[in-house]
Amino acid sequence: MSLTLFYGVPEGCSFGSIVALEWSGLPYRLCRVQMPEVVSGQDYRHINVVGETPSLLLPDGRLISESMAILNCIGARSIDKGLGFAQGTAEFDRLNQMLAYLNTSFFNAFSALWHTAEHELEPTEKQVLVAYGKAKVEKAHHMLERLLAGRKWLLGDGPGIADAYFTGIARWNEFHKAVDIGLFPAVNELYQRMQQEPAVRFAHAIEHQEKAESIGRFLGEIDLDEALGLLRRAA
Ligand SMILES: N[C@@H](CCC(=O)N[C@@H](CS)C(=O)NCC(=O)O)C(=O)O
Repeated sequence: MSLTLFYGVPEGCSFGSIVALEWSGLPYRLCRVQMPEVVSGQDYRHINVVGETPSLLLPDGRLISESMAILNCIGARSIDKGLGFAQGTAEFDRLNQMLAYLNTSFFNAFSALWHTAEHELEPTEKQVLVAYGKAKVEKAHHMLERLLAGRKWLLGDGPGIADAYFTGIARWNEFHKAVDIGLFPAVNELYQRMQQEPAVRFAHAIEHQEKAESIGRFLGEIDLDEALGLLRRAA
């Protein structure tokens, strides 16, 4: 059995995990999970008890959730590709640091803005939350600009797992029109550079259900029923 990634749409943070799988050269399938309907349903609870995407089903039937765990799991299986690193090395520590920053400060900076977009709010309540949310996103961009100082990529000399995860979250700024990314040259250049990556184009095409050309070992999509069947058989 190959790996199966359960990815959330629209605009999910699973995006980086799709890109990482493409780069890994590992055989994998994808299972599309519509948010908020399917992700919060009873069936998907068999995959992810807290009702979130992404989740990764491993060939031995184990399920992993949480982006950091999933990205590190893909990295650990792709050390020969320079995607992951052995624990204890400087590269592993930097990758973990960047993923932790992105998964906490950067990701959470968008929480208030998502709340305003997904809930009916009183005008003053909304105004306060939008102002707070934009300030959080601005601060997170300032921090990232400093973390990127003198670097083209978050880690090393080429695109990697942290850049992939960054790309899936950074696009939320376009949706919320929170900050002018042009004011953060290093962040902006990284974001623009990543758009040229074939694996990033692939992940966009998958999300939008357009013709997607894999540069990796993508084996196709399966639906949730089929994935639950695989899980039962692996048990
Ligand atoms: N800490 C989790 C957060 C996952 C998360 O919040 N996923 C969102 C999509 S980006 C989700 O599934 N939300 C459920 C919903 O929208 O109902 C991770 O890093 O994987």
